[in-house]
Amino acid sequence: MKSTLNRLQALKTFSTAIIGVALALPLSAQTPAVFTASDAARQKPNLIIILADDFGWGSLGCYGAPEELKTPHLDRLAREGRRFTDVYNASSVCSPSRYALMTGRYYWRTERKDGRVLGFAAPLHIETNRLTLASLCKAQGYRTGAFGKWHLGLQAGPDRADWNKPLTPGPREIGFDYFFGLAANPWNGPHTFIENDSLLGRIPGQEVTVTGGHRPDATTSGILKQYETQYIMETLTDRVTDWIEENGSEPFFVYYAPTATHTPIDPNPRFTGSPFGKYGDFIEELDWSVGQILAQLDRLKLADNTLVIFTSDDGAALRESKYSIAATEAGFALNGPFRGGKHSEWEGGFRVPFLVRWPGKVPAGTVSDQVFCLTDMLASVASVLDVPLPKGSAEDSFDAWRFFTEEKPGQPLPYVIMQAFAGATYAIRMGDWKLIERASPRQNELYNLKEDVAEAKNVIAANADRAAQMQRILSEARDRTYTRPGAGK
Ligand SMILES: [Ca+2]
Repeated sequence: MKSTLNRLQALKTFSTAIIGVALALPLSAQTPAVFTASDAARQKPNLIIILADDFGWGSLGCYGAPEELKTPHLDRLAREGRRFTDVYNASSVCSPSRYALMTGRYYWRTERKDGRVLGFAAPLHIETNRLTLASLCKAQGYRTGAFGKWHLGLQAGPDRADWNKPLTPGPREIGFDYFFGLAANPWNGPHTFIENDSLLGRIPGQEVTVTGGHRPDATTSGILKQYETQYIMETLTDRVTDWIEENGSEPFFVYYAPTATHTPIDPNPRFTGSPFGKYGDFIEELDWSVGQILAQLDRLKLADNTLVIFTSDDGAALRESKYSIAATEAGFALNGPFRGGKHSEWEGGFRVPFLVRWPGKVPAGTVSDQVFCLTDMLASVASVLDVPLPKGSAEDSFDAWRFFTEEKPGQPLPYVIMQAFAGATYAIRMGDWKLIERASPRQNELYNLKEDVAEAKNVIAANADRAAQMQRILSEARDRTYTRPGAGK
């Protein structure tokens, strides 16, 4: 009863529009942890989140990719777990969606209102006293490791990173015990791996300087040897599987952010011959990498007590490389039936594959169309671990954990808010409906995604009241400092 009262009190502080949405649901649906979270907490499941890069909703077999594309390990996750069809990122580009996943807070609540990615040498964008997925797990006694593309900034601002100094604060200051990966994208530089706060392979006494930043011909001086991009995925995979072996006797959290399938589309030469060219080869390498992790869990007999999530930070970049263009022209719809891709305000930008496996807890071989956002992972993991979220944290994170385990679809979450890179355009999804906010309300667009997944027919004229309500909820969420009930300080 006490928690119900607290919940009501929290709801009362909400705006009338949001109360309208919340109270439209039975109060029981507003109470977290329908699943007996304390049982799970006693078990302390290991947690692995694999966040692929620019990997589209339609780019794996279990989401309808052409059968000539081989993704057996990802398909295995779907077969042994639950496949979600309506999961979103808070952004259609890298840094903002990664920020939202890690902190449970929308990126546009930070000083970055423009929806753009961070520069590769940007300072750490997450405050070191902010609750993150990593610090939440670490506080529960977990070993925590981050691998792969970081792209959330390194060192303290306001200047650009100085690669000659320790890269701190960084992942280890926001809750990770260990980091092995890249500052941002492979072409960005520095063109060597970072382990914890250090660049690998420095030449003693020489300055480290990155020249060229974002170009394929960018270089880094002061290191013994630049990494070869075609071996990055293999190196990262080895590090993840080794770390699991070294740390698997304790509860652990792995955040693995593969560089596939972001540009450069440069698969290991062992992966060749896909009818969809190098793009298909790169997907098959990503699938292999996931398979290596699953095999390691099997070998160490950890699979039954490990919650594995596979998803992506945004949709495929359809026009960014000749390889994605060639794959598309060969009849492979990288983002499935959806309009647009990375950067855009369309479903192809925001909507991503999402697979979850936890044997015995998540019903195997099931599909769910519950709508939620990667922003919701922090509250959902807190629910699994039975940890209350403090005020002033996880400001936009709703507990979606029940969606992983429910036998029949229960009450939905109220909404998902998204912001596109292009023009910092906002969108909101509620139920079957999606409103895209334009510069003038008269130009807003409304789509019924159940009837029109391709967002081809703007039906705002016939649904003006619904659109106005959604606009009001979006505006109020933006004006507040949080949307999670109880998150206010
Ligand atoms: Ca991305």
